[in-house]
Amino acid sequence: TANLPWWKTAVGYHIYIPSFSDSNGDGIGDIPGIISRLPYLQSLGVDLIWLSPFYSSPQYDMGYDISDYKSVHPPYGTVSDIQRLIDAAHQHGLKIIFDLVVNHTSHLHEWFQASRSSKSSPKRGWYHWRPAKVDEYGNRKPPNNWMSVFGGSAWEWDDESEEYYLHIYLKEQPDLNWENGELRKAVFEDAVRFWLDRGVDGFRIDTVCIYAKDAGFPDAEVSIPNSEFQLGRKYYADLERNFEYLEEMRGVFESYEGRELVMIGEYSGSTTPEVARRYCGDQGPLDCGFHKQLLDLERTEVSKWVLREPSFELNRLLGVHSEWQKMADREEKAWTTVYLENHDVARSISRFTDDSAEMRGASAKLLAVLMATSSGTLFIYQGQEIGMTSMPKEWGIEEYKDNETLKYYEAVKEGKASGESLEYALSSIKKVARDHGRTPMQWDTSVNAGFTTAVKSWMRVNENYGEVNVEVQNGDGDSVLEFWKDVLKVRKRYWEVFITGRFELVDLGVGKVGDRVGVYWKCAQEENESEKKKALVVLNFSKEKVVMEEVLEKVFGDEERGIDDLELLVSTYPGNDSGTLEAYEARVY
Ligand code: TEU
Ligand code: CA
Repeated sequence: TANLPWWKTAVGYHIYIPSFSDSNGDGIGDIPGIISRLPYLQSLGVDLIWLSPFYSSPQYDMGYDISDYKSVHPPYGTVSDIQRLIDAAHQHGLKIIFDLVVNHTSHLHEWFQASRSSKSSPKRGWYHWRPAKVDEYGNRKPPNNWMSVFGGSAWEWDDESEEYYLHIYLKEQPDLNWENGELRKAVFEDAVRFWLDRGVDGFRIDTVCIYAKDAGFPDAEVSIPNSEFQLGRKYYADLERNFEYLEEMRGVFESYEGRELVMIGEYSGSTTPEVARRYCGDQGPLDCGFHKQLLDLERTEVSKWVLREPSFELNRLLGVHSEWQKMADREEKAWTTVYLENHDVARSISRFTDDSAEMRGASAKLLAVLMATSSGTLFIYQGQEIGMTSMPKEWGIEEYKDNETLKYYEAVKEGKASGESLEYALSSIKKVARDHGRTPMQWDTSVNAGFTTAVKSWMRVNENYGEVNVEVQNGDGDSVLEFWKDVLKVRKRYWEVFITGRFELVDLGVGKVGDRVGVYWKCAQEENESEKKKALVVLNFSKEKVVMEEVLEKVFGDEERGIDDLELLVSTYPGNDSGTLEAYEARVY
């Protein structure tokens, strides 16, 4: 991996602070808790930590609503705890990046407080303020019909200064006006330099595509029938001006000579691979990004809660995945990330496979193979390495804490959503709520899975922690955890194939095998054709057994090649090289 930048081959690990490790028994994860787990991350084979927001925040959106970039949310720790974490990570040979949330601040940030204080405030222009419109009956109306990501209008009326302000997310998250040069300077100073000066290795950059807005704030075209509010993304995602803002930000990073900092953006739901190439191609302002298209797999245009039928299809998963894998083709001179989970999504085992007690282990390993053999910078989300699942279906709405979920539930109850029944809403919440990815990390078999010594953890611990935990799995050769350790080693050993190789999906057609088995080649992209190494990956996304011959026939056509001609590198059923794929088995040849 000699000539590659460190962040291309790094194994990333995403830590969601409130649910990772609680050191002082208040039921909430914290920074000292993370420091105590660094040896664990090292033993897993992690090289890079992405830390969720730890800044001061009233927590309307779990810290994605920041009231001061230069201080720390007290339950998590202090600035000196963060400094200790940076230094300890480095001592363990780990890089660490923070979450940069600068599309919006909290409504309690002093910038917004000043901005809202009066129309003539020097900081008025730091946010987006617009006068009200008036409807045909003389009633006050928002400046346009844009819908907030979390439902309802994207505008909130401010009684005191008598104008509306824009909030693409919650009303407690007003959008910053990036067109204002003073604001940009303040962001770079407080949110970026303050932490780069303390040694952080870069940032995961939140909602990086939506800083620039069409200042005309035109109404969005109607795409959701019978809805007062519409998707305005066309007017605020991936605008030309956004690339210019990011160039300026890149300049700030580049002023830190010799540091090899990384900028990993979070794309918007509408960012296509084509647009992503502009962000992270060799001329682009970012190094790579997280696309959202696998997170959005179940949803329809109407909303994240109105789901497709069926909600999961293997062909769509692999279709989307292979399209983004092309970003790593050498001629693209671009790059991507590989991930299936984060704090905004339900657990992948529960979404794509079978999370029952008998199948979840095999399922977790299958998905580990998909990730470990895919090109790009890989990110494991905490708990994924032990096969954590979504919340049990029996749990009621009182176990859900995310404001996005609760706002939706309330809206349906009040008949304000897009016509779903409360029953439908609940079933949808049980599938796709962000809460599923936020239950506490399962460390051992003690009360609350060793996450906290408090009687009450801030979120309820999943009941399967007796088996799904780090302590029980550590050292057990059959466990999901040990499998991850092994498969990450394989990934690094054959990095030209798995980390930077070309991804070639094999079309198995629709029908019995094609609907439940995924097959692809990974090919090294050496200059010299004859040196090319390649691997064949076979994934059984079903409980049914699969006859390998049927699969290989489709892969090789008339070439009459069988498993005897292939060399087994990995199987999720140790050593299985038989003619039959077991339930949820994955193999790499
Ligand atoms: O997410 C951006 C975003 O638009 C979505 O991920 C959205 O929150 C999700 O699809 C709704 O289900 C980032 C953060 O990852 C997320 O946690 C924050 O809520 C959001 O920005 C606002 O800062
Ligand atoms: Ca704590």
